[in-house]
Amino acid sequence: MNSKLITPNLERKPSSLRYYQEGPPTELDIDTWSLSITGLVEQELTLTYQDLMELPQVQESRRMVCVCNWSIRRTWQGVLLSTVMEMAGVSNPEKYYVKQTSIGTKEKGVYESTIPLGDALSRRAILVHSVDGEYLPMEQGYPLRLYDFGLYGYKNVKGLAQLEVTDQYETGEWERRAGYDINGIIRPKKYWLVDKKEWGFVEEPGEVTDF
Ligand SMILES: Nc1nc2c(c(=O)[nH]1)N[C@H]1C(S)=C(S)[C@@H](COP(=O)(O)O)O[C@H]1N2
Ligand SMILES: [Mo]
Repeated sequence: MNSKLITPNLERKPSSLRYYQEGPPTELDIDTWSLSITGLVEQELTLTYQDLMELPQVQESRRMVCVCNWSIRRTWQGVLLSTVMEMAGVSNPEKYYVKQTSIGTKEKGVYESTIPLGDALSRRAILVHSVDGEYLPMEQGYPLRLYDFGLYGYKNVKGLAQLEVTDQYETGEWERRAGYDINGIIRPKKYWLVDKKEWGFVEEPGEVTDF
């Protein structure tokens, strides 16, 4: 878990700050940060960083894809979304959505994104706290980021503060501003594979597993 891993050509990945609407939180005390899980659950939860670290952990090599046609495969570590949803108790996840809200900043507010819960669970969405064996850098979402790898980058929220289980499929920041599709499913086409320094043609919608 703590071993350092290497993503080739990481220095060629486009800057995270370019895609960080509200910017990384300016001050963050990890001892007071927590993830709240609210909404249509049997038991609302407030999980501290320590709580999350004590839950069962996963480490998976998966490819993230940006709507701007670049992608990168990295090794992500964290807790499965299913683990915390089971703790909170959600009876029919396929009927619901999960609205993610970032910590945000005073100046620029928060970033929000809503994803279908059942799909996220079936795709093994991860509450990511580390990448390549190190804690997420501030601009990549410290302390936590929810990743459904079947969806474009704009659907995952960095600097996560809240998950709300809801029956409303709400449009988020980029969907309103740029007209991106609310479903955010990765589409079949040609993507630049940063780590491999080559183009790859993706044939099927959803998570990219061929490269
Ligand atoms: N809180 C927050 N999370 C966010 C964003 C944002 O603006 N705010 N941008 C999204 C977009 S559009 C992309 S492409 C990815 C970029 O992730 P990276 O920093 O790992 O490159 O973060 C996503 N998560
Ligand atoms: Mo993006």
